[in-house]
Amino acid sequence: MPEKFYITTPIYYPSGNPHIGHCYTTVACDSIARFKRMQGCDVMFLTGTDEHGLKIEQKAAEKGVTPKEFVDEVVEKFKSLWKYMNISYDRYIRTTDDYHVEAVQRIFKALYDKGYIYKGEYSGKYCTPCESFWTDSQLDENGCCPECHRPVAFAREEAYFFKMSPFADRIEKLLTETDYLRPKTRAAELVNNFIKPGLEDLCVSRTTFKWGVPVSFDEGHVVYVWIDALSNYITALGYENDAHDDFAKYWPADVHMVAKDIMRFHAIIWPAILMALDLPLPKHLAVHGWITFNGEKMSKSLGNVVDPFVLGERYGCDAIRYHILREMALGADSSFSNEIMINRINSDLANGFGNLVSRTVAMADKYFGGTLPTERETADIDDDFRAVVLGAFANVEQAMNETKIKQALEEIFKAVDRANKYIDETEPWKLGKDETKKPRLAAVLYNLLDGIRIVSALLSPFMPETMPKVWEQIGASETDVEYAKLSEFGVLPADVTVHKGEILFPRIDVEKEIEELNSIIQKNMESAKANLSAEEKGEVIELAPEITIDDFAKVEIRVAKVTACEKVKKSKKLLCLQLDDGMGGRQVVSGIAQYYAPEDLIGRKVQLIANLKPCKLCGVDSFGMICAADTSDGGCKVIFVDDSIPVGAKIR
Ligand code: ME8
Repeated sequence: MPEKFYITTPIYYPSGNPHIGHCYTTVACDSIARFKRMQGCDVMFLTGTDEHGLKIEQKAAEKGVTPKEFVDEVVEKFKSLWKYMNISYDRYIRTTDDYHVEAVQRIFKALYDKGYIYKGEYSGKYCTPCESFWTDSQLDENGCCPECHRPVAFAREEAYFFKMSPFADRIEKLLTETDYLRPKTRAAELVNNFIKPGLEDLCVSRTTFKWGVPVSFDEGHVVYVWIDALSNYITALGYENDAHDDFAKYWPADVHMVAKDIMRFHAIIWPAILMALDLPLPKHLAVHGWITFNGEKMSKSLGNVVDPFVLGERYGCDAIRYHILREMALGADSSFSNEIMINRINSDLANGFGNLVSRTVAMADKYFGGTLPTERETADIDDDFRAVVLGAFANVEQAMNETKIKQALEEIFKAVDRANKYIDETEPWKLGKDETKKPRLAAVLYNLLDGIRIVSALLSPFMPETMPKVWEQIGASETDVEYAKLSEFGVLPADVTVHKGEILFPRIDVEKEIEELNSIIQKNMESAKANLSAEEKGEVIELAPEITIDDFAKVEIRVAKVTACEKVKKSKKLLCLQLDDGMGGRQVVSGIAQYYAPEDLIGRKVQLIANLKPCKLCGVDSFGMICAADTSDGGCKVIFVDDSIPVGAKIR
């Protein structure tokens, strides 16, 4: 029976387009899954999307669609990116899948029946716009909401709680005395910040929004999104449902991989839930840092996204996979920069590995017409070369067992560098000129081809698209690159035939590329910013002083239809509109000429401030004003009125 191996990514929030940050975890897990498959394991690789919660409900409302319609669209973007990046997941879970929803309800009920979940009351300072409770210590320096900085009020809400304290000791031991957390250096921060001060019971239901898994035995409550989300790792295998049947086979997980922002949920809350359910704990939690851009975490709301599709189109998705995996050490952040990426692709892939393959194949072609003769002459230096390649194999295996991907790649490239050095040392171009040295030349080229076989097989989990092309070029069959054959030389047929092929990684013109990429990123950032609300951009909206309803009643806003419109001569900014206002008509001058052509407005219905004192603008009389809103790019948009509302109708 092959050894089983179960690996998971976090399930991502489908609240916006996936970016390079999401790619990192997914590509890292994909590489590990592929490596384990190559080793002969029976692998289950799970990814998916975490689709419930207030934020999704709000985003959908902003777009005027249902939450399900909203997530359906974004989930497709995630799936198409994973396809593009060659992600070989075995299963994709959506938390809106019926089987998951029902299983979460059963899990919640089981925890309730066991007495770990109880009904209580949540009280504290409540921020209505954010729909969040805060403790006094979390409030900002003015005693306001730490997120939106608006005033909070005391409120109570009925809610369910999960008892955390019974598990504190076991969790502390798990973090400090076992190999669960990787890197283990992070255990102290968790223990000191969360366990030592006393694990607080966790509020695990909400009544303030609907878009979640309903608590089956108490209408109006939905399950806290993290209980819903974390459960995915077991429901996807068939725990408490009939949709799948692999729980007994794959659980416990061998590796959950996440970034540091959600380490606490996976290091404390998830083990507590599993302990309460009497289930075995996952073997490892691998925590990586963030991909940052200009020092900030790369995320959609910061507007600093780098589009993986754009990068993949330019350099090929294997180069992108390689770059992000090569830069990030477990536990530490890695800063994304176009310059580092391009230099890395040029040095490691174009000059290092690509050049090794193309030089070797070209020489076999040039000196032997593609097929090596079997007469060989060996030399001591061959042993050293072979020892370095085989040593790399052993080190890669070790690093991958410890989920140290960057280290595994470094080991492989030590072998690539050694191979290039072997070419310099043996000088095959000199051997090729002398007929009597052909047996030596054949030995050198064979060693190189067989070394490339090992190195390329080791690289294949990380760059799955390119390596089969290498095997084609060096004349390796599928069985030649099997894992069991990577710990030995002499596997390629003695009379191997090479096939010259395309350049694997073309060299990139650094300066030209950086200029082009910077301008793409600049545009991405601008458009991402333009699409964010003021709140998402972190802007605080300063309201004008309060007015009473009587003050407001003084403003007469009426629906009017634009019947004619022209530019005001001598002004770049002004348009002169003729309006049917249901009161005999009137003329209004408006500063919107930069944003609208006259024909854009004719026939449209607008909101007219009808009792504004008349004035002259650029010498033209204006009797009122039409309403418009500022846009985030500094422009402005007229607030048009639905055509079914009659001219003259009062707006209140
Ligand atoms: O937290 N650098 O989903 P999420 C590296 N739904 N990794 C990054 C990253 C960056 N800049 N940005 C995102 C959630 N990630 C929850 C998870 S799991 C039961 C529920 C990766 O869409 C990283 O793996 O915010 C991080 O842990 C994950 O995306 C969070 O994705």
